[in-house]
Amino acid sequence: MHIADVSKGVLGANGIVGQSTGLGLGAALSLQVRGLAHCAVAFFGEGASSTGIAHEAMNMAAIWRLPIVFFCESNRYAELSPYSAHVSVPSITARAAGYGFPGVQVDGEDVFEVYEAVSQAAQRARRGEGPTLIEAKTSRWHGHYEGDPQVYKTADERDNPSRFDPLVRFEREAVGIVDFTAAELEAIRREARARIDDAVQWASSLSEPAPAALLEDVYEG
Ligand SMILES: Cc1ncc(C[n+]2csc(CCOP(=O)(O)OP(=O)(O)O)c2C)c(N)n1
Ligand SMILES: [Mg+2]
Repeated sequence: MHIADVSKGVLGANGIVGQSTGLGLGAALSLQVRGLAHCAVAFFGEGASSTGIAHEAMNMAAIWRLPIVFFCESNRYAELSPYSAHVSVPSITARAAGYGFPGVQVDGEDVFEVYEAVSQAAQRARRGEGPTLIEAKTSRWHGHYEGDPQVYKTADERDNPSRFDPLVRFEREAVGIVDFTAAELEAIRREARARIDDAVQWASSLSEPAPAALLEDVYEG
């Protein structure tokens, strides 16, 4: 869950809901100060979108026209609470107007729609025109924790999670655009599985950090 690879520009996920907006803001400010025409993307949930830091980050990004895309994975639930219990507007995108930048809602399970919206937002950011908020409507496959009985979901949502699988949908739609043979599709699947297996094997082969490393990178004021 908490993956990071700074060499690829992935600054890391963390367990503090909403913090990605502040980290993304800092990354975007760094890009602007260094004069780099890149853009930062902060991923967060619709629950996180109501935290104080998300509002502060969006406001500051707007004032400084920072190159950042606020990407909200709006998956209907935050912990065990449905969207309507914790968000006051039908769409998170409405909030962007309060900061004076565009808010775009997309079907988060449609790869093409997401790609198009993020491309537009990234180009806008790189042109120095400031942030965009994207709300990708999607669904949450799993419970909040292992063993969560998910009684707060509809039976359909709970029992058929893969009905909402964007990869399955992408494959179906891509086959209509590019003339893949069954063998080519199977080769792509095999390659993907092999890369995942290699990554798991590599991670499993690493040794546990030494107890002395416990305080490494811990900031003491
Ligand atoms: C600051 C903070 N408050 C509360 C929590 C406990 N918590 C963990 S996940 C979560 C809900 C997050 O919901 P959402 O942003 O919609 O993300 P999702 O889990 O749906 O991807 C909460 C409240 C936390 N980790 N950090
Ligand atoms: Mg959520």
